[in-house]
Parts: sequence; structure tokens; C-alpha cells
Amino acid sequence: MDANWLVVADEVRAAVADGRPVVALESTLIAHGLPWPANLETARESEAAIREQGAVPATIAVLGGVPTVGLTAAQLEEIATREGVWKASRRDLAAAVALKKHAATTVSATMALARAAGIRVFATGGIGGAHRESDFDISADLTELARTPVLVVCSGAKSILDLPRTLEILETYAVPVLGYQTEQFPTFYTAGAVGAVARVESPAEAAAVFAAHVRMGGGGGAVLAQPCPEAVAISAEEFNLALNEAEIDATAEGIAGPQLTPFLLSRLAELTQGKTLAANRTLIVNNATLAAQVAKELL
Ligand code: PSU
Ligand code: MN
Repeated sequence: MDANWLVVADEVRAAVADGRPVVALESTLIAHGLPWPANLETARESEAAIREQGAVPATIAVLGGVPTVGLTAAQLEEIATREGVWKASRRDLAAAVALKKHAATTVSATMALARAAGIRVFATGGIGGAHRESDFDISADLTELARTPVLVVCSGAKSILDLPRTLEILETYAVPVLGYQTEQFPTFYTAGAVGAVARVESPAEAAAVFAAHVRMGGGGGAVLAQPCPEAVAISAEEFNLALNEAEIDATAEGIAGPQLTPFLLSRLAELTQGKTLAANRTLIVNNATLAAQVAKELL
């Protein structure tokens, strides 16, 4: 049974109780990662992709202080349109609840709430990680992966990050990182890959690795990383030029902390004439489909 401090949609609760496949979705990418109306469209497309596979979607957010697992259509629209929605990592959840805020949940907060509702698979675009040129701005997503047993299906960590360093931190935390039909860590919406990860060929193999990790007392979660579809991926040259410019703008405007990721994502979309936005949307929905396929195999 789920905890008494969170609201779980009836459909989600029933599916979890019956052991049917459920996929959690985060809300920070809706409220802060993508512009209107692409944000709402992508959120709806992700839910539809999960249903198409025969699984139940559960988008997660905090509404008026209530952690909510499985938003209604109206609640989804509210998170996509409302001004002043907080961005809550796990550290911010208690404040959002006690101060009765509307908060979109990042990967770390979504994992924690998914776990509380009994959901084991979660789809997003890219996890947070170690920012470039900062020793201390390391996303809470990494520590959450170290301690919460949820499989996060993504396209690696966001290209704006120091990806080799992010991968090293995941190793330190003993978080299994799986490449979906690849032996390298995908670089989000940029073409290319870094490092070396364990390759899995199918949703069944991914599910088997995650199940083994949990069974052996791994304690934490795991990452299943699927490359961005080639047709929409941005070349490394074009991306790096745009990122250098976006970083200069961030420094000039004094943007840091939780605002940095949303600022860079939106500036990059402008600088690439929408190419990063198109790629981000495509990979998010693609990951939702894969997550549903893995959730079916985990039963
Ligand atoms: N994936 C996307 N867009 C996003 C994010 C992920 O395609 O906006 C969000 C996730 O919620 C992730 C957060 O947890 O960015 C990381 O933020 P930070 O770097 O401040 O930890
Ligand atoms: Mn940060």
C-alpha cells in the first residue's frame, strides 16, 4: 500500500496492486524543460506512447502541497501552463508539501515519489549530472539513483553536462548503467557517445539486469540509456558552438543553481533554431515507449 501522504490516481493504484505495468513520468521537463505548447504536447504524447504499449502512465508532480502520482488531463495542463510552478528536486519536496506549493518534480523527486507509490520504471529525457566548470553543482539525480530502486529510462545525461564525470560518479555510487543496443553512454540530443556501459539488446534483458540488481540487494536504481534517434540528433560541432554561447550568456546573466539547466535548454533551442527542442521531444517519447516495454518484462 502506498504512503498516506501522497495521492495516487485510482488507475495507477489498481495497476500497481494487480502487478500490471506502470511507467512514471516527471514534470520538470513539462514546467521548466520545454516551452509551451511543446511541453504539454510532449507530456500527452509520452502518456499515449505508454498506453499504446499496454502500460499505465503516471505523471508525477506536487499540487498545492500534495504529492500526486498520476495526474489527470486537467492537472497535466495546469503544470504545463501555470506561472510560478517550483522546480523540486528531492531536497525541495518537504518545503513544497508543507508550504502547499505547486511543484514540478525533477528526476530525483520523481524517483522518490514513484517508489512511494510502488512504481519501478520511470521515463525521462536526460538525467541531471555534474555540470561543467563547477565542482559542486552535481545533480541530486545521481544521489537518488544511488539509493532508490527505480529504473530510469533516458537518453543518458543532458549534453550540457560533463558527461565523463557524470558517468564516473554513477560508477562510484554503484549505479548500473545500461546502453540500449549500444556499449557507450549516449549524449542526450547530441550525436555521439562517451565511456563504456553494459549493453542490453532487448527490454527483457534490461528488465533482467534491473531485477538482478534489486534481488542482490543493490539498494539503488539503475539507468537504461537509449540513444536519440539519428534523424533528429544534433551534430557535436553545431551543439558545442551553441553551448559555448549559451554558457557565456548564463555567466553574463548570473544564472546558476536550479535555474541553470532550464536556462541552457531554452537558450540552446533558440540558438539551434529549434533543433534541440525537436530532438528533445522525440527522445522523450521514444524513451516512454521503451520504458513501457521494460515495465511489461519486469512483471
Ligand atoms: N530531461 C529533459 N529536460 C529536463 C530535465 C530532464 O529532457 O528539463 C530535468 C529533469 O527533471 C532533471 C533536471 O532531473 O532537468 C536536472 O536539473 P539539475 O541539473 O538542476 O539537477
Ligand atoms: Mn544543479
